[in-house]
Amino acid sequence: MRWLGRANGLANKQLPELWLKAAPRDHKAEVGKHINAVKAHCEAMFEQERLPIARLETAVRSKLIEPLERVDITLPGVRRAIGAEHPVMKTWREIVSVFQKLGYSVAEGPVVETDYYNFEALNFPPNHPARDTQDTLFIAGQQSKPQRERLLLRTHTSPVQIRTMEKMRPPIRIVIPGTVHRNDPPDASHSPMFHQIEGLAVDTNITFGDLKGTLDHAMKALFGSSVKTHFRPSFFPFTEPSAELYVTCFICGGSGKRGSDPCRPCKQTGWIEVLGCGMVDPNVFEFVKDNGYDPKKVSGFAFGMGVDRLALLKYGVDDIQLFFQGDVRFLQQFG
Ligand code: 2NL
Repeated sequence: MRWLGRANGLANKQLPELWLKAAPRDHKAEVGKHINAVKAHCEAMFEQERLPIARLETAVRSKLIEPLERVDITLPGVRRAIGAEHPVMKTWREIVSVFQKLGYSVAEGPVVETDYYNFEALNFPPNHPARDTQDTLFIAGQQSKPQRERLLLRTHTSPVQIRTMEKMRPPIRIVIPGTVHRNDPPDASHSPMFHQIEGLAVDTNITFGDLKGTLDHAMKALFGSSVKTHFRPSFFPFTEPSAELYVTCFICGGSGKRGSDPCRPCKQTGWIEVLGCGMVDPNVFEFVKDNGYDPKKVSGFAFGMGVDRLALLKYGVDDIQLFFQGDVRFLQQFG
């Protein structure tokens, strides 16, 4: 019987088991008293052979539940820890948002890639020594496949740009944030997993001037309107010409000094390297030519930056490992 059954009845078994056991020690006597009152009430009803369930439930409420539901407003509350956004993710979001405001879309793609998308379509020919600079982590057991199908952990987010060009015809403007991996031993400035944001703009008549104007604007939006930008020739397999972008050091303001000490982040030069960029190499367009990217008709610029490195600079952190150790004493400082 639901209320008075010996084996599993509410008053005889469940109330004592659930409520009495759960009650704090100094309340057990009081809870026990209420349970006995309910039991007595049930038995009285039973003896009168009237079993109006609705009334029994009202009795349980008023004798057992309501007295316990009274809240002691003098007790201290439960403290809930408030989380903080991770500095790398905050930097990620800020960079993406600067480009979204310029009309760029966000694309993401797989971390495990094929040799074709990570290297071949980006103008790293098979067995070319430029591949060695990427310190690639390969997935084991792929030797039986043709080289272009072999799997690896992407070393940059550029494969997503190729994948996007295969799907969307020009004009396009995209940014691609994501995690990338390289076989680098961890130290203060290296981590085998890190984050990159790459950008790509392709249209008819995109020029190096467009690249300079876009990135100069983005750096002012990210580091403050007083920073100046400086482009220095460089090399990447997938861009020609290529450049490194420097901004005036936002630690020392370009002076190279902090008081009488040398400024460490810019090594006293007054300039900090923030990203690599260039005009998309026509050889890259050849791989997606059939989707409207004929290098004779379109041109584009591309750029890539390390999110973690920029977060280190932005927050004056001197060891990238701190970003990935999950020590709350470090992370709390960004709350
Ligand atoms: C760096 C340099 C760069 C790109 C990435 C790119 C992608 C395609 C075509 C052409 Cl599909 N270029 N990406 C271009 C120049 C530089 O990254 O130092 N990143 C941390």
